[in-house]
Amino acid sequence: MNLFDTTGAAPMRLTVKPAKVPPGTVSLRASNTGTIAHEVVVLPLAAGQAIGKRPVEADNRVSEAGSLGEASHNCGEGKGGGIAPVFSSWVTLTLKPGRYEVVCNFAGHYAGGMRAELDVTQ
Ligand SMILES: [Cu+2]
Repeated sequence: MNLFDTTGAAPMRLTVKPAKVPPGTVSLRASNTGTIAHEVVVLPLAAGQAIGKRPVEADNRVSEAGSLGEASHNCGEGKGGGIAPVFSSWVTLTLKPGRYEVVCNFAGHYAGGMRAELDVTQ
């Protein structure tokens, strides 16, 4: 199980613990310890692709193409409208070995620093 801490305090950040998990069923819990709403989206990372390098689009968000899943349901599982401060969301995914970038994709939050790497490896 992973614990994600997000915070809206400046600078915004997102941490993944543990940052390395075995492949298979992975339950992610995102706890918002910040002061504004956040979300967590799991995106694939191509070989050699560093985190923080996704192009930010006109709406100040990054593409969610290839998303493996999302935890943004306040006090609930899966997709929703965002996690309010103090609350959590969770999602259970089946992840293959590889590198993933876990992001908050609220406008401006990715560019603000809310991204972290999750490695799925034996
Ligand atoms: Cu955020």
